[in-house]
Amino acid sequence: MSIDKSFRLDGKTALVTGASYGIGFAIASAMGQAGAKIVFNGRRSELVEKGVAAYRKLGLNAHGYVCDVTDEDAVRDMTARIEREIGIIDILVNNAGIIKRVPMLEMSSQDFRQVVDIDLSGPFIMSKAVIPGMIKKGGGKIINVCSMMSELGRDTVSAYAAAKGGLKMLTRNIASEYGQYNIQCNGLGPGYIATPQTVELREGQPFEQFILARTPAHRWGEASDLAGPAVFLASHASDFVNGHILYVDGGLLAYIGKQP
Ligand code: NAP
Ligand code: GCO
Repeated sequence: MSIDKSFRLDGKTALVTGASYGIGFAIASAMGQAGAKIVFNGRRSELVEKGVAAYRKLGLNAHGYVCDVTDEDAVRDMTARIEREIGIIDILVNNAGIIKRVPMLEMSSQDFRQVVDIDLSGPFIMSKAVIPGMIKKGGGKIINVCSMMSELGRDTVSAYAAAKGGLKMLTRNIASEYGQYNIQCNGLGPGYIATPQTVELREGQPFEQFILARTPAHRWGEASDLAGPAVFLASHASDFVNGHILYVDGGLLAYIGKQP
């Protein structure tokens, strides 16, 4: 296969969870531009509809579904509907996620459970629904959107770090258990990216400068920075990459920080 063709996704169906906007939208758009049929979901129908229109503005005919990734019956029904209406899912991107920034001692166990449910149980539920079709089809790609918090902790993000640390190990376990079926499962670990999820950390906040100082690239990432790495992990170019977390962080994890 030519090197150019190995990065193409023509003939593939890609499902990106939580892709009405943000990182998921950027990943799904890139996969669409690489030739994949785009399918995505979200919890809010008005945002899913807005997402479909936004993809169309990019010349992409994306299929949007309203589905909460923590609702196992809804996920099963959505997966069956996609397989009937569009085809077997070749690429699954577990992108949907939330964060709650609360000091651990002040965090309710309900809030803790909600973050872990969406950020960790969601990818488990989605992968369980999609893998049987991938096995039937002879292989597939699963990409779990991890985080700096898959490796690092910081104040107020205990639930999120626990979930994203768990997602790193779920990634490695899916790779271990289903690699024999030509399924590659890898993680994508974005650094600090300018999306709605981080808006309260930016816009003149001291944290914005803190991250700039901690990042060798000396900038916040853009959702578009995830596009190329995601297409790589979804393509034949990464067929022998399995159980790997690809960090896209401008060098943050490699850097101890400048001596004051
Ligand atoms: P975002 O702007 O808040 O978008 C999150 C997306 O997930 C939205 O489309 C949201 O749609 C969807 N979602 C949330 N809960 C859902 C559920 N239960 N079922 C289905 N969809 C759900 O966040 P983002 O910055 O794009 O982040 C996307 C992913 O990257 C997340 O997993 C996040 O943890 C991770 N990440 C972000 C950064 C960053 O700096 N931004 C860095 C590393 C990793 P609805 O609310 O409409 O359902
Ligand atoms: C935070 C941020 C981070 C980023 C991302 C970093 O509060 O520290 O939200 O968690 O979202 O996960 O990779």
